[in-house]
Amino acid sequence: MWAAQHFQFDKPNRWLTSGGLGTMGYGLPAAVGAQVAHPDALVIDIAGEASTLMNIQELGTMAQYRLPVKLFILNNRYMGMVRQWQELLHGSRYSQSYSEALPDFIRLAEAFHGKGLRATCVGELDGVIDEMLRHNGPVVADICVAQDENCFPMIPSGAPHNEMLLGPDQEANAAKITQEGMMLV
Ligand SMILES: Cc1ncc(C[n+]2csc(CCOP(=O)(O)OP(=O)(O)O)c2C)c(N)n1
Repeated sequence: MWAAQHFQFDKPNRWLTSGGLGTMGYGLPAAVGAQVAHPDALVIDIAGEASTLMNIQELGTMAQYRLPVKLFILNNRYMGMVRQWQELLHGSRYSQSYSEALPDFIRLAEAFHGKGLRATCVGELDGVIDEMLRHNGPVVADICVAQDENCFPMIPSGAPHNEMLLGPDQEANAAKITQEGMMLV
């Protein structure tokens, strides 16, 4: 969702997505496929840390076929979309959305014969991106982002499109969620 809503695409055929189904784990194998089809293209998988772990074995495919895919992890240590819905629709009653035992993604990259990088603050971000793009091989970039940032716009469950939340200022509106809508979460 972050990539779909905030990354600027200015040419066709540059974007693969699981679309409305939002299937976790789609990104890494899709990036592998794109890189196989376009060996000279820059292929970046922008993914959450939880989604990444769903198909982490594809790091082995990248190594085996020498695919220089860049895995750019927006790591908030939360299943962020779940956390966001719990915050906005369930009165911040968080349950099972925090990941307390994540692996060290740099060591994971190295275990799969790739390069691992990490940014822990905004000041380190540009340097990590430069290094990621310069490296001629697979890279895992662990980007430690704000843990409680919400992704907008969003449409609360059960609400029509004309009541989508456009930003944090509208969070109060989420209180209007119907009982039926809450049941859908
Ligand atoms: C295979 C699968 N299981 C469960 C879900 C429900 N779901 C949607 S988003 C999400 C959490 C995603 O967390 P993360 O990949 O860390 O990304 P973030 O939302 O934090 O950006 C879950 C569990 C899903 N979309 N796909």
